This record gives sequence, C-alpha cells and structure tokens, in this order.
Amino acid sequence: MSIGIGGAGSKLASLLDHGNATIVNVSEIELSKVEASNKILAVTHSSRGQFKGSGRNPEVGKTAFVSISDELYSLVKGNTVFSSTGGGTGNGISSIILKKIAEADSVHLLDRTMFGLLLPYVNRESSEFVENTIQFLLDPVSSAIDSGNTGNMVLFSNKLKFEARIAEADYNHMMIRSLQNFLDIPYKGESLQLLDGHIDHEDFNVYKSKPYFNHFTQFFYDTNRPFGDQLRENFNQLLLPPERSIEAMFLLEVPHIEQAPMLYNILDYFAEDDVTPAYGVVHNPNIEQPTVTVSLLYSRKPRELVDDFKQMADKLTRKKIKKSIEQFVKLEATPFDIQSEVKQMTTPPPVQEGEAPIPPPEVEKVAATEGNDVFSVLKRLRKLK
Ligand SMILES: Nc1nc2c(ncn2[C@@H]2O[C@H](COP(=O)(O)OP(=O)(O)OP(=O)(O)O)[C@@H](O)[C@H]2O)c(=O)[nH]1
Ligand SMILES: [Mg+2]
Repeated sequence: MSIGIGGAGSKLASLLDHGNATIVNVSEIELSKVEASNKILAVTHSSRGQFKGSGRNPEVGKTAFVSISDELYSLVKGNTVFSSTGGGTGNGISSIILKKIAEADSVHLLDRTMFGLLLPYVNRESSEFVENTIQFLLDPVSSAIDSGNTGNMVLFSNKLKFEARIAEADYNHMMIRSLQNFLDIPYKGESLQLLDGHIDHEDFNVYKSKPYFNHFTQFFYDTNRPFGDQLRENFNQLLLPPERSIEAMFLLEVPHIEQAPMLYNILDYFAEDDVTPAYGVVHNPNIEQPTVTVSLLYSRKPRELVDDFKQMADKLTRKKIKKSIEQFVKLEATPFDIQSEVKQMTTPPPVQEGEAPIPPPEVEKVAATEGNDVFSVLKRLRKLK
C-alpha cells in the first residue's frame, strides 16, 4: 500500500494504488481533491492551515504530525511513502517519520519503508521549496540512511517536467509508470516463462528494504553495443542520476528464447564494478525487441546531494542579486559637455527690441548661494530631476 503526504505525495500515491492509497494532508481542500480510500486530516493550530495547507512552512507540518503520529507511524511500516521535499506538509510530516525511523533500535527488513521523494527543479521553482529540500536532505534523509533502518529511497526530480514543459498530470503518470516497471519485476518473473535466474517476491522485498538510493530504468537492449553505454544513455530522466552502484537487479525480457544468453554481457558489465546483480530472464512473446529493466542501488552522502543543490541555488541567487543591482542602480548615460553647459549658462538670452540686455549670471555666486555639491550643480544643469 502507498501513503501520500501533502499535495504532490497524495497525487502520486493515489496513481500508484489506483485510488486505494492512504493520503495525509493538513488541508481539507487538498484531501478532497484526490481519490483515496483512506484520508487522514492532520490538525494544525492555525485556521489557515486547515484549509490552505502549510504554506510551504515545514514547521506547520511538523506540529500537525502530533495529531496523527501513532496511526501514521504504524501505517508506513513495510509500505511506500510519497512526498515532495519542498512543500510544508510533505516535508514537515515526512521529516518526523524519517527521524522516528532513524531513532528506532532496528527495523525488521519487511517493516522498512520505501520512500518516493519528489525534488524541485532549482532553476524554475521557488527558493522556499529549494531551502526546504536542502534541510530535508541534510538532516532527516541523512540520519535515516545512516541508521540503516529505511528502505530504498527514490529521488524523483521535477527537472524534466520544466525543461520539456510537460503537463503536471502527465508527468505524474510518467513517474508512476516508471516506478511500476520496476515494481513489476517479480510479477513478470511469476507470470512469464522463466529462462534464467529468478527474482521472486521475497528477493524483491529484501532488495527494496535496503537503505540506499534506487535508480531504475527500462530500455530496449541491443546486444551489438556495449551494455554500459546503453545504460548511461538510458538513465531515467525522471530521477536524479545515479552514482556507482553498490548492488543491482535486472530483468531481461526476450521475444525469442534463443536470445536468453544476452544476459552474460550484462553480467560482464556489472562484474567490472564488482557488483553481482540479482537477475531474471523471461520469455515475453508480446514484445518485439529484448527489453531490460535495471535497478541500481547507490549510496550518496546526502551532504553531496545538498552541495549540488546549494551550488545551483547559489548560482541562481548570484544571478538574482546581479539583476536587482542592475534594476535599482540604473545609471543612465547622459552626454554631458561641461564647456557647452557653462557657455549656455553664461550666455544671456537674446535681447528683444526695446529691452535692456540682461547681464550674464556669475557662476561662482550661484554655486555659493545654492550649495556647491555635485547633485545641486547637476540639478541646476537639469541633468537630475
Ligand atoms: N511533478 C509534480 N510536482 C508537484 C505536484 N504538486 C506539487 N508538486 C511539487 O511539489 C512541491 C510542493 O509540494 P506540495 O506537495 O505541493 O506541498 P505540500 O506538501 O502539500 O505542502 P504545503 O502545500 O506547503 O502545505 C514543489 O516542488 C512542486 O513543484 C504534482 O502534482 N506533480
Ligand atoms: Mg499542499
């Protein structure tokens, strides 16, 4: 079962479980908009929160957790939690769940929680989402991983959504379809003719319960080209890119039984990295080309992830500062020829017939009476208003 926390988390959980998920929010309005069999309203102390959410403030989410603590903590055991890392509700409530997991003595393999975390795209999303994400990765995610008590963490990213201009609902479907490809591995092993290796549900659950980041992807495999090149070309654009894998799993589906030995090329690739993957090869007559679904478990210090985020955020902040300096201290280049200006000031206006000529003003006298700072001189010359 999946549990969705906050706006984004709820939508993803609902898609994965076809409306049978548990969703949690501090906002009644957001809860009412998502289809789910179990809806939990977390109580905030601010009347605003009860209708509008946490307003990107994780402290509101954290306070609200108290009202649902026991119910939620027992629900997440052995299940999958979805949450954004930037929103106040998702971030606040999930960070307490992660802290509780980190503080537990030890969590049994099958009671571990898998997390699907949705990270914002720094170049397009609000700085509050980015700041919340940095805090979330630094503390709750880091301590949960270090404790060894959490299951896989999947780091979804909104980068492709913004860069390829994909509608939110479509993007959500893409993320869930991609996750479903990974989750289908043991079911395909069960329903299709097994040609080599084996990944059953038990193996799969043990794999999901390891405290590492999980990067999964699926692509057509061309046996005439190196597997590593194809893997790199087909990293999942919906997820953050992976690091060197510690453990791996793959399912190779072949349309023709005699293609099964393709598997050895894949094993060779992983052997170079000293990784012995769990694998299965199945006959799938419904596909036209050999297809491989790969999962890489990698360990990346959340601190390094945060450094990436910070670098991008800093670059953006520098750009913003530069822009605001250019906006507010805009100096117009005004051509100014002091000699002709002085000449203009000292030349008397043309004398009309019958009028006495006006004597030229004494420049020094004017300066003495009206102040002699640059601004008042410029003002008099009408260069400043
Ligand atoms: N891909 C995708 N991103 C979403 C969606 N909804 C929100 N987000 C992203 O999630 C982050 C905001 O988190 P939400 O889940 O909306 O916030 P919340 O947890 O409900 O918290 P508050 O609304 O602040 O109480 C931002 O990075 C959004 O871009 C969605 O349906 N799809
Ligand atoms: Mg919300």
